[in-house]
Amino acid sequence: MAQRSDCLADLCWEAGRWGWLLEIVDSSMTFKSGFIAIVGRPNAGKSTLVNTVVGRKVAIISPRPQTTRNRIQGILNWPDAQVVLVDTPGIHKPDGILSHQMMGETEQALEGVDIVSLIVDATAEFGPGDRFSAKWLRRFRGPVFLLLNKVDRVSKPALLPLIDRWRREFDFAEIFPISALTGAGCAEAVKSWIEKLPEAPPHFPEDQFTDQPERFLAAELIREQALHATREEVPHAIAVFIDRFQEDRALIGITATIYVEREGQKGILIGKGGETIKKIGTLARKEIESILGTHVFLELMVKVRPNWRRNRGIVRQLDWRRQLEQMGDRDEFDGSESTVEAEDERED
Ligand SMILES: Nc1nc2c(ncn2[C@@H]2O[C@H](COP(=O)(O)OP(=O)(O)OP(=O)(O)O)[C@@H](O)[C@H]2O)c(=O)[nH]1
Ligand SMILES: [Mg+2]
Repeated sequence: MAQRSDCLADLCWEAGRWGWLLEIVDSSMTFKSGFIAIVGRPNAGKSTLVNTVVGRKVAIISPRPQTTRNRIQGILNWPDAQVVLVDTPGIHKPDGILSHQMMGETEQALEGVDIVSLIVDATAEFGPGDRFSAKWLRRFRGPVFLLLNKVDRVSKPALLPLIDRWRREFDFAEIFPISALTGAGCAEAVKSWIEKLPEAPPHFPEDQFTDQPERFLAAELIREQALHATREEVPHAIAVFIDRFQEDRALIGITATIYVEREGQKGILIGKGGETIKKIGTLARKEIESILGTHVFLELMVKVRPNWRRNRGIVRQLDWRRQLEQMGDRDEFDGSESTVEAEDERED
């Protein structure tokens, strides 16, 4: 997706929010570009880091684990470098169709990248999941960075034993304490990435900040608001599909369906007198408008698809690359049939 010149994020950029990079990139060097996979346990702060470094919202964030379900690229464009960050679903032991697909996405993210960065939550004790991550990382042959995240909530002395613990587990090329939330330490990590990237021309046009098409970013932004509005098992049961995404000169018309697995979950999403779904719609519309820099007319529906997470056909549809392939020659979905309904006929 290319940036729109009048969006809010541009104003932040121009205001020098990311001015720190100016100081760290040596203007005499030749152009460098490459891919950095951001991997780590669920909830470690991968998506937050990608958004902070790119300086725009590319990936959705929530306090609940397993928010990210697909690989998403966020692109940092700089006069002498282009850094492509690959956000991934959290590293976990898969136990179902959806979680297998998510781990598959994370595994694919290691293919063809120049550097892998493992981001860990420094407020959490080192545990079996971390040992699993370290072992899992050994499949990657290039440099691996360790980013100890959330240091805004950890005292410096507490970091040293954690660094030692990780060093015993894996031979990291570099280690940085960072706060993806505040940006602390991120400049140093970015500088070190750029130093290790190959000299190469940019992989994307310089006005592009993500590989994710607008319609799928919109679906994610709707899901983010639905996650924020619900608790316990409901967030995990939510999937959002765009039925219609119609661009006019001054307006984008979007019709989307939020799928859940049970009638009770549908009731929670709709809320008393439709209050909750109305709030989700308003907040998502405002967010999409600010990111895409255009007015949006958003229409939401909520439908029940019992146990969709165990339905291979529907789970596959969560992969926006696959959806794009299936759109094939059609310029636009016509909106008469949702992607989920279409794929359901091919259910395994
Ligand atoms: N205090 C603090 N919180 C953070 C930091 N980075 C991320 N968080 C919070 O951690 C939670 C998870 O962040 P995400 O960026 O969604 O984590 P993730 O690793 O992408 O999670 P999954 O997509 O579920 O694997 C959110 O509530 C963030 O606000 C940080 O540096 N400091
Ligand atoms: Mg994430």
